[in-house]
Amino acid sequence: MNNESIFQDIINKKIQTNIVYQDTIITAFEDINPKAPVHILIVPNIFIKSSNEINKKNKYILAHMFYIAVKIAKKQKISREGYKIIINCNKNGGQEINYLHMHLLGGKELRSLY
Ligand code: D5M
Repeated sequence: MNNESIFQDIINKKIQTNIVYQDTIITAFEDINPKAPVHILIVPNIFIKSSNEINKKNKYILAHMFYIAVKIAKKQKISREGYKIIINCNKNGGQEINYLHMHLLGGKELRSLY
């Protein structure tokens, strides 16, 4: 399914969303279907389809996504109790939107998958 344009439209502010953080590399916004009191998506501003497309050239973006996710967790006051960071990849990983994104979830106890 070609649904990556949803996140492109959010980054370019063509779709109304609550953007909590944006810089020249990434954008972070509230998930439309939150699975926890805090559920933020963090995406690269340039299109990367999934974690399979991470390479030598773009890997710095992932480090930045992680760094900002932790900063947002602290700002949203969920870091002491803890949170979950998830990246889904393709069908078996449960990726619905074909645009690399990191989920930051917290504000309640979230069970481990394993
Ligand atoms: O997660 C895709 C996530 O994207 C899912 O949690 C809903 C979210 N989503 C979809 N459309 C929007 C809009 N318009 N705003 C905010 N959030 C959105 P996945 O890992 O692909 O299963």
